Amino acid sequence: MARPASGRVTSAKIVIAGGFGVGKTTLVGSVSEITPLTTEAIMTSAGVGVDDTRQVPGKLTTTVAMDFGRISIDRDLILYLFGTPGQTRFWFMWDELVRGAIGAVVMVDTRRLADCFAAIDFFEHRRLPYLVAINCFDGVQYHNADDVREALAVSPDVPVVPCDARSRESTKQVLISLVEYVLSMRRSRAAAPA
Ligand SMILES: Nc1nc2c(ncn2[C@@H]2O[C@H](COP(=O)(O)OP(=O)(O)O)[C@@H](O)[C@H]2O)c(=O)[nH]1
Ligand SMILES: [Mg+2]
Repeated sequence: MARPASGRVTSAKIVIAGGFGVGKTTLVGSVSEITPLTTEAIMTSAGVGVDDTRQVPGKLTTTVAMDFGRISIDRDLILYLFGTPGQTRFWFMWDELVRGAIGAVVMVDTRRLADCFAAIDFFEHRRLPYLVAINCFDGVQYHNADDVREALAVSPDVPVVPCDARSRESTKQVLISLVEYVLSMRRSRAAAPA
């Protein structure tokens, strides 16, 4: 992704990842200008033991394929958002999902931090820039960014930012932070001697 000369529109793909029930579908839905293409299925008894709903009471739907949305950050930058399916049985889709992505948002629920480890490992391994967005359920951020960074053992340059997945403004801010981070990484990589 490069910032175009004026008048041209650039689009970029961003992956939204994180554990089951962390707010990925909510985030894509709150910020998208198009009706998010979500394949939510009502969880039935068939999902018992497969989808862990014990930690997420009140959650009746599960994303079986993925969330897809679009947001214009400004006149010349459009982001396409691809939510990962939360369940581990969809791991095989991740390679496809990250192809062409400029970066990823890893959402965490600080009450269930470990749920995001797999996503972080995946992006580290692929060297895809990511930031950590702490979804503040009920408006409460239980742990501060530094504690979360330490608990997740992510490197100091990875942004760790708060977010309310239900809020368009908050979500948009997270996406802008990611784009800025990706651009700064690219600039420093370009400046580094080969
Ligand atoms: N209170 C609160 N609830 C949220 C927030 N984000 C998501 N939820 C709820 O948490 C549940 C799981 O969210 P969902 O987006 O389906 O999670 P996903 O599995 O990551 O796609 C849903 O019932 C949401 O309404 C938030 O920021 N605050
Ligand atoms: Mg979902």
